[in-house]
Amino acid sequence: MKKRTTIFSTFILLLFLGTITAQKQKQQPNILFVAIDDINDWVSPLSGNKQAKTPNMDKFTKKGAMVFKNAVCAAPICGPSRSALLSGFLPSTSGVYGNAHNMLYSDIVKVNATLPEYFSKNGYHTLANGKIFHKHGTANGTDFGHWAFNEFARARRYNNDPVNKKLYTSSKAGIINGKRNADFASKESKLSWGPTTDAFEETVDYNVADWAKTQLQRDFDKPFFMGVGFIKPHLPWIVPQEFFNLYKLDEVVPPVVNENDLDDILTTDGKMAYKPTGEYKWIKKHALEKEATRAYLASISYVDACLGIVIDALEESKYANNTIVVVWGDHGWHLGEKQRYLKNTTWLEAVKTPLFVRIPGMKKAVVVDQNVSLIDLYPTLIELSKLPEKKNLDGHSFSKILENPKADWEYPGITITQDGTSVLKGKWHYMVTVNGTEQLYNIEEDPLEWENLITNKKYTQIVTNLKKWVPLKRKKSSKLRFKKMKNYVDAPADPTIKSSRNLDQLY
Ligand SMILES: [Ca+2]
Ligand SMILES: [Ca+2]
Repeated sequence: MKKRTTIFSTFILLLFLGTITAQKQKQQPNILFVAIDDINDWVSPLSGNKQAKTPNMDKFTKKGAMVFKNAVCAAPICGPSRSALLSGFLPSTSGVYGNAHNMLYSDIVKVNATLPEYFSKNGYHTLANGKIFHKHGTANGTDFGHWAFNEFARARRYNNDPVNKKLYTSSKAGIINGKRNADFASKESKLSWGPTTDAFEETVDYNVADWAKTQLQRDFDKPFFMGVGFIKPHLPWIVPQEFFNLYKLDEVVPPVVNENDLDDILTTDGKMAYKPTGEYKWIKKHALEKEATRAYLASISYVDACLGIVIDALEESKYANNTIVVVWGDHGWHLGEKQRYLKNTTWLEAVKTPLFVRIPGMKKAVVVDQNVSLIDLYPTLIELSKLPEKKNLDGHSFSKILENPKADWEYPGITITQDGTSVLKGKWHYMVTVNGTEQLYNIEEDPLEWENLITNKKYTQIVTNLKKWVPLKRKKSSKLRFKKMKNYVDAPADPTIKSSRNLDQLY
């Protein structure tokens, strides 16, 4: 009798535990995690450029999302930005400062679960397509970050357009309107753009979006974490003609450039710390400011159309009301400001990045000022999904801001480059390089950051306070380059292979 009672009790207990697990899963939201490559604030919810046409971002945010207008990236270039967000560790902690640094070789990343792995480890089904992690060459093939997901798919690149095929096989190729430009090929510039003859449906990001649409029609027996990684508006700015047609070339207004802007940014021995770049000089020489601006705007409208496919698919799916949506750009971009194009600077153009978060139940666009960082996404998403807290992360959960847009937020947005740090806090933007070149801007009064206030004694205390946030120690990156780690084996050549990291052994 006693034995029967025990068996019965055990049965009831298991039934009870099963119900709890099922209920927990039911309450746990799905995560739709959308990455956009090299997009600055030229999107309508952020009004960084009034010309930008991003109707899908507009529609998405207006239907319900928090718009972080002062969000920053942890690093202003693809690999380090994504490595920081996905590992939860700033470059100064992991040593990942450049695109050549693979975080898999970082001591701290070796023993800690990345964001998707943490979800996988804690009961989620994780899947992704496109660029979520930065890709790296390894001794065993390309590391796409596929090891971090339960399922990983990779959309095809352009395959019909001979111009694009050629372009992709030559780095630094210069193509304008599909034709090679003689000046362009002279290593003066990394920029290239033009319409593709591929149909929209044949382009990579469309295929990534279409994959997501298909996945959102599936059944999942666990909550899901779905990564959708778009590669535009990353160079080359080659998108279908219809997106160029959205902008009339003669009406396009390029950003205002102050030709004396760099004069007041001096090294500790009084020399000019920065000079106009080759890209800037090349664009100026050929008067291509409008062309470049239009091509970047066209690429943004293209990626916005791809995003629209994913959001529409979500809203038509059974996951519409139990999915958290995060749309993030990995860092910003210069289009002439500070006499340069490209990224990887500590000025606002590069450190600020779009970040929109929708929590089920949100009904309108709420614009917030707090300086959250992409590094904060890991702890935030864990908290929102009721996963166990992970105590050693560099970021801070901003879930309280999602509940109350006016919530206090004591942290600045910190962005770290190979040779410097940017600290953005409210109206103040402080920057310092490892060699001691400093800048301070009041971005409320001077949003273009033209007047460097660093030598003005009036702001000494402000600088002292901001300086406290600059990491004192910077982890060295010497062992993170692939060339020095030829025998390290952790990235199989077959991208369909499942995780090669043992989740049970990762914190
Ligand atoms: Ca990028
Ligand atoms: Ca200046």
